[in-house]
This record gives sequence, structure tokens and C-alpha cells, in this order.
Amino acid sequence: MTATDTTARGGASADARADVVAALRAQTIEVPSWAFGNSGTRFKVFPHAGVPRDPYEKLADAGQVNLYTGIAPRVSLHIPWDKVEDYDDLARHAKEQGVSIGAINSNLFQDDDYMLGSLTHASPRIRAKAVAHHLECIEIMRATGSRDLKIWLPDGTNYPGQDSISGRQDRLAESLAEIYAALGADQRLILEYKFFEPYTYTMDIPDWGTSLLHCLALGERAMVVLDTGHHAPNTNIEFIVAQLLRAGRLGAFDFNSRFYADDDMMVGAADPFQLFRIMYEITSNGALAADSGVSFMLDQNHNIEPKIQGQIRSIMNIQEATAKALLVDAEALLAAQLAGDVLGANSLFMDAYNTDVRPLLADIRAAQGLAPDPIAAFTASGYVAKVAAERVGGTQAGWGA
Ligand code: PSV
Ligand code: MN
Ligand code: MN
Repeated sequence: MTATDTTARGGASADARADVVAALRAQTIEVPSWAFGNSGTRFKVFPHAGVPRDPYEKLADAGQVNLYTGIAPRVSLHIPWDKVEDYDDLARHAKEQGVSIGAINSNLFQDDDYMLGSLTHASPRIRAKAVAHHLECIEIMRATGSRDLKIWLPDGTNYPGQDSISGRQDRLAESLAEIYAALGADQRLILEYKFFEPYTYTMDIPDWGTSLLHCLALGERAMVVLDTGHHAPNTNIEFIVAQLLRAGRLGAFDFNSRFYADDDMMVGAADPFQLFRIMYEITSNGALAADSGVSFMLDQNHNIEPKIQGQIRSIMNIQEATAKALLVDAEALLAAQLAGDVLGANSLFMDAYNTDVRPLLADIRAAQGLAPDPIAAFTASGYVAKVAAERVGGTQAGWGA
């Protein structure tokens, strides 16, 4: 099968096949700077040779992911982990590596002051400190050309009665409004939710509904971030995707996969069928295009697998799920749905999912001058051995830095 002569979608016209190829070629995925540093569980962090010592080296590694996949042109930063003296210079360096700066992530989870909350804290002093951190992040966005301020709020409570649930929501709404007011006209606030952890009784933004309500109150440049690892088991994530798209408020994905909790494993590793179902909601609702406003980001921590290859694998998994979703025969599916043909509709869906799209993607890469197998090509390049020699003796940047 070739990119121009795919038989994956039986009976599909040459035009439809060309559309699939064009959509895949236009897809982009953002990688997180923190995926390149050492990270682990609370039990052990396994060190990897050649791990970046500063944000510059993280961007160099991210540049490799883009070089071999051709679809990872942006890198999310995390402040203060990626703090530097000169952000114009960092943005210039990113450009030299073939990438640009994506979302700026704030950090509200590593400061002693935030034990009982940050943007929701009962103390006006501590809320003001948390708001000021975001104003600093917005300055960094201006210097680096970043569009999105990403907030994951770790606030919550551990015990019933510990604090007022609604009082905390009021304080959160006020803090968010101050941050939103500081954004430029071309900047967005993207707001993540997570059902538990670090707190166990309540989280202040536990679900997409809470995030959406805050976004609606803030204004049209406030959007929800859906982290695929932040849901209770068996949650129908594609349903949430469809709802947020209907509301025009799906701002971004944090892609990863989970077996038990917020595992941050490679996306598509635990449940490739779920990833396909999610991507089908995206492709069938016209949300894949760059101008859809949905940013496709990875949020992963590679503990035992090599980091750059781990990012490449995740990107390939998303590409495969996207290709399969694009191969669903929309016309035939609609006809089956309208006719009440339950089994026929499901078969059409499963036919697309069960298609081996790897040859199609290899052909698309070859047509772009990329190696058909990006992981093999990257591994053969010797980059890891080269940076391991150059970066000897440093301490890694990132978590805890
Ligand atoms: C913590 O749960 C978390 O994994 C969130 O998903 C954030 O997006 C990420 O860390 C980076 O702050
Ligand atoms: Mn996340
Ligand atoms: Mn998470």
C-alpha cells in the first residue's frame, strides 16, 4: 500500500484518500520539556545517560523528535523548571533546533506556601503570590511567542469539613479572573482538570464540568485541557471530547496513558482503541486542523524507557490512531446510522480500527524525506551516545530543579 494508492479504505475515492494523506501531513503534536529529564515514581528515579542539564538541552532533544517525526514543532515549557535569564535567547535557540515554544505551564505544587492551596488559598497573601506567578508566566509567553498559559491546579482538600467547597470555588474564580485579565488578545488560558491527587477528598478542579464553568465565566479565550490520564476508570473520554467540541471549549489535550492512576505512560500504550475513539471524535468533528484551536500535546514522564524514543513512539501511536479515525467511511457510517443498522455501523467503525495503517504512514514519511521508521533512524543516528559524552558531570534540569 502506498500513500497515493492505499487500499485501506475499500471503495474510497482517490480524492478521499488524498484527503486522508493531507490531514495526516498537516497534523502537529506538542512535546513537553519535562519528558526529556529524569523522572520517576515516588520510589525511585532511574538516571538516563545524556539527560539535559538545562532548558537549552531539553529543546535540543525536542528538536530531535521533530527531526525524525516531522510533526512535533512545538515544546511546552514548565516554569520555574525551565527558567532562564533571557527568554528571547531561548526562543532563538528553539528556532535553531527547528521548534518553537508552545504552552507555558505554571507550577503550583512545589512551594511550601501552597500546602493548603494556591489560587484557592484562604489567605489573600498566598493567593496573590500564586496569581503573581502566572503574571510572570504571561511575561515569558510574550518573550517566547507562546500562545497558551496552561494551568493545572493541584489545590484540594483531604478531609470533609477541612475547608468550604464553595468558598474555595469563589476564591478560584477571582484568582483566575485576575490572571485572565492580564492575557494579551492573542493569548489563551487553558485549564486542566484532575479527579484526584495530590488531594484525596476534593480537588478544586476535579472534572471537565468544573473547568468548563470557570472557562465560560472567564471569557472566550479560556479553554479546557483534557489530560487523558485524569479520569476515573471506565470514564467515556470520547464523550467528553464531543461535548467540549460542541461547546467550542476544547483547548488542548495532554496525551498519555494510564493503567491505574495518573501514570503518564506513552499514549496509546494502555488502550489504543480508546485513543482511536478519541481521535474519531476529533476527525469527524473537523477538529484536527491547525486552525481548530485544539492543541495536541503530550504530557508524559518516561521512567524506564529512553526519553526521545518514548516521545517518538507516542507521536507514532497518535498518528496511527488518527489515520484509522480518518479511514472511517463517513458516508457509509451515516447511512448505516440513519437506517438503524447497529451491526453495520459498528462494523464500519471496527473495519477502520483494524486497518494496518503503518505502511501508509511509512509512505507519507518517505514522501517527506523522513525515515519510514523514525525510532530506528533516531537510534542509528548515535545522538544519545554523543550527548551522553558531552553532558557528562552535569545535574539534570527539571523536576525539583
Ligand atoms: C500532574 O498531574 C501533571 O501530570 C498534570 O497533568 C500537569 O499537566 C503536569 O503534571 C505538568 O504540570
Ligand atoms: Mn497534564
Ligand atoms: Mn497528570
